[in-house]
Amino acid sequence: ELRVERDSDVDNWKEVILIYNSALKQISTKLEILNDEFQHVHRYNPIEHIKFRIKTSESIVKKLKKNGYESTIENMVKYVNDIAGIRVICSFTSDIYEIADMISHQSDIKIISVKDYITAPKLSGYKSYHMLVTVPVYLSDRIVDTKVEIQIRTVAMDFWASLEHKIHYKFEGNAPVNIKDELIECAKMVSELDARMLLLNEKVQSLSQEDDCDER
Ligand code: 0O2
Repeated sequence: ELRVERDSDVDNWKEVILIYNSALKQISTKLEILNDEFQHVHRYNPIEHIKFRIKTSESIVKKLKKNGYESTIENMVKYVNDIAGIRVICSFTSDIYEIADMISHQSDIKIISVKDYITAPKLSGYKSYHMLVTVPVYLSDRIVDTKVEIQIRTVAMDFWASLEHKIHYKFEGNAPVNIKDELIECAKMVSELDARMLLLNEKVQSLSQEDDCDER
């Protein structure tokens, strides 16, 4: 359990969670605005949907233990980067970079690190684009730069990651080799599907542009 013993610790914990929740709200509003603007300019939505969550105290404690830290509120704020997590699901791989670019151009957001598991997938076959950012949360008496982990991926990558996550937990990380191999095979199919859908969409876009020109 997280060390929340005194009344002041409970207050502290509640305030920390309130801040992370506010950071999530800020980032999701920013993403909604970008999506609306994109729809207005390009007549197309790059974002399919957004999911967000605050990490459970059990998972926070597990992560701190794994990295050899005591389970205190200070350590969790300092060392657990994905307490506030937001997942942006889009249709095409090109959307991922477009969204990442739009986020990085927001002057109040600071990019702490980027992990591009699309260009360099994990050994498991996992593909996704991760950004660790901070966003300022304005409280009555101070501004708190708060960490949010943003994961951006396609619908197909998300489908794969959800099943892999379930399998990973079911076998506590030690899934039989044939299942792991099958997952790697599926990950290749996901990449192929994403590439083909992107090409298909580009073809359709260029055809409809030609139609627009013909009509004029
Ligand atoms: P959960 O249950 O999703 O919260 P760090 O977070 O920096 O301590 P790491 O491994 O350097 O650890 O971070 P990384 O690689 O950016 O991955 C963090 C998150 O990415 C994970 O969070 C998962 O959500 C996702 N992820 C990474 N690798 C895989 C994978 O192989 N399969 C799936 N399905 N998801 C993955 P958590 O905390 O591990 O889990």
